[in-house]
Amino acid sequence: MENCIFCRIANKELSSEVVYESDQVIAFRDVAPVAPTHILVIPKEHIPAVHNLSMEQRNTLLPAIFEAIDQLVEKENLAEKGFRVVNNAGQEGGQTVNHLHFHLLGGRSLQWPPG
Ligand code: DGP
Repeated sequence: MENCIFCRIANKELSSEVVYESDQVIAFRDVAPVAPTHILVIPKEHIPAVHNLSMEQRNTLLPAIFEAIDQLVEKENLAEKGFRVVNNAGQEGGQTVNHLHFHLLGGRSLQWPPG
């Protein structure tokens, strides 16, 4: 999508610190990190939010996204101390960029519940 920031990052029209890439998925560091590790894992294809995934996308894209998360957890040494995977959906769910993304957060003690 032309005006989508994350589509532009996925297409390399906008620069970002890419930490993982596959055919379907790209992951890059958040521009405003809230933890020592703060990575955004996104499908390259424009999907607005998690509830917009088709059944086929649930079966193909979600495994590809969790493969990325798995590799990044290993790469960032997050498994031992713990980490968090967050998906914000919709305005009241805290989603500010309308391109599906999962936050991978770690490297500090994370509090619960979130705000
Ligand atoms: P959310 O609030 O869940 O929609 O998270 C969107 C995140 O995207 C937020 O943590 C900031 C990040 N972000 C917004 N614009 C950019 C950008 O241009 N580059 C990068 N790397 N991150 C961005």
